[in-house]
Amino acid sequence: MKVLLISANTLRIPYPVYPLGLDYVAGSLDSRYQTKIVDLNDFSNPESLEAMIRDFSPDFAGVSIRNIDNTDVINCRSFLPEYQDLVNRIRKNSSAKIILGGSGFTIFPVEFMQALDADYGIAGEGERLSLLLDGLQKNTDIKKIPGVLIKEKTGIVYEPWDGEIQRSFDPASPHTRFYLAFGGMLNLQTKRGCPFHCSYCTYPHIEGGRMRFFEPREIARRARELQEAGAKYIFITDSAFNASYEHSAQVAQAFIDAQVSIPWGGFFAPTVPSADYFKKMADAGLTHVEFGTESLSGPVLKNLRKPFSAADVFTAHKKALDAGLHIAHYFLLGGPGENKQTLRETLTGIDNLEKAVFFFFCGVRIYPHTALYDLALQEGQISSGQNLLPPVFYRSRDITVAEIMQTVEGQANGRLNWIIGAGEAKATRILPKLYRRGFTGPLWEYLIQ
Ligand code: B12
Ligand code: SF4
Repeated sequence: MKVLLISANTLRIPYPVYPLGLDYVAGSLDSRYQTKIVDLNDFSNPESLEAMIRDFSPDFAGVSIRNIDNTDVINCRSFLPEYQDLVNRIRKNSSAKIILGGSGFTIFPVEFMQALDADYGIAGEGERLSLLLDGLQKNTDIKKIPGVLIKEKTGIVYEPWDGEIQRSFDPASPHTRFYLAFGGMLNLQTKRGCPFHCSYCTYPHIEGGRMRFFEPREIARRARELQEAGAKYIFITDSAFNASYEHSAQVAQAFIDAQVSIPWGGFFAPTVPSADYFKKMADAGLTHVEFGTESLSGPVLKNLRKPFSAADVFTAHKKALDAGLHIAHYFLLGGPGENKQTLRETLTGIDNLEKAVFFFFCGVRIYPHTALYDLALQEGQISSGQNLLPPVFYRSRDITVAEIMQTVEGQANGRLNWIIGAGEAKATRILPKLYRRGFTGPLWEYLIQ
């Protein structure tokens, strides 16, 4: 049986992202399957992609759907037409059954199944592909496998995967070479799941709300493997790396023991760490901290159900700064309770966050399976069963997205470290040039004045 796994993500903003999920999906398939991972970033034209599909002649084509759109409220770009084009090309050049999966797919499985007319889908962790393929071969009832979708099925059971998790990484594959040449960033996961319940966030739904930890020494061995393959930077893809201070500290220690020497970064919650936490992280090679801060207004943080206060943000920031780390804060403006006063509080509070980059997302997207979805439904902003694949943003009663944008732009006053929206224009202009000149990593620290 031949299984072709395709990463359909060609977005290069802020930079191209190594398709880590497919390494895990491939790792779940045993030697009965001839598995090949390909990445659309690697194909310069559709003809070469079609030729590859014909040559490989897969029985199954797994398509990884990561991004739904660019999540930019102003210049929103849906990727659905590109996914439809890919599925058409697979159908035209093979008789493969098409199986969808990925984080974007997991948010809207039924909508994607219908829009792409796929044969099967797996919502949630793709390790279940082995069960699906087995079931199809043995003709057992695949509908009973949690997360599995078939054309006619609309009810899905979401259940975290408790079986074996194995990454299959090939340092010599064309797509690994592509990422090494374009910024040198590869990625790594240290656990799955986020225990927090932020009201708008999809992550606990995608990965589950219970943290499942990988063994620190095994993670460090992987990090070394990426380093030896030529990676110049590692992004830790965990929803929030410090959601467990204990485990993240063990990972850092394992990096030191394994002599991982390349820099790394990841997402952190700005909760209050122990006195020397960031110092220990820095000793282990952490260079970039991306804080999911969202607001500096008490009432808004409470409505967003963030697990920290504005005071905690300032403390966490100071500790990361004292450890010599590069810091970015993400802000999500326009959620429940946002008004002129709360916005002002956030924007003036930023003046107390020294030497950092600020990414502003104006407008909070409503995703299913979140508390914000329930609130929007209750407030009549959406209707039950409404298709939210075309993005719908929460509307605060007291301030519009246009007013928010205008106020943020006014306060930014042209400062380079205030990035509004997905930062598409700036990143498209600057990053490819820097990568060609040999710069590596996320590079946002160059915006700090
Ligand atoms: C880390 C991360 C980033 C990092 C990535 C850094 C790096 N070098 O890796 C950064 C900060 C750069 C980033 C940027 C963006 N991100 Co992001 N990111 C994530 C995050 C937290 C983890 C992704 C990840 O790697 N997970 C680990 C891997 C192992 O999991 P996985 O890929 O999901 O794969 C598993 C399953 O999905 C499944 N699977 C995957 N493929 C397939 C295929 C088949 C056939 C099957 C059966 C199963 C399957 O099996 C895998 C193993 O279990 C997710 C949220 C989340 N918790 O999932 C958002 C997420 C993927 N990002 C998202 C978005 C929107 C973006 C941006 C567009 C934001 C922006 N406007 O800038 C950009 C796009 C970047 C790009 N070029 O594509 C969205 C995508 C969905 C959507 N709403 O469109 C997510 C889901 C968050 C959200 N808002 O809901 N991101
Ligand atoms: S926003 Fe961050 S901390 Fe909150 S639930 Fe999502 S991943 Fe977890």
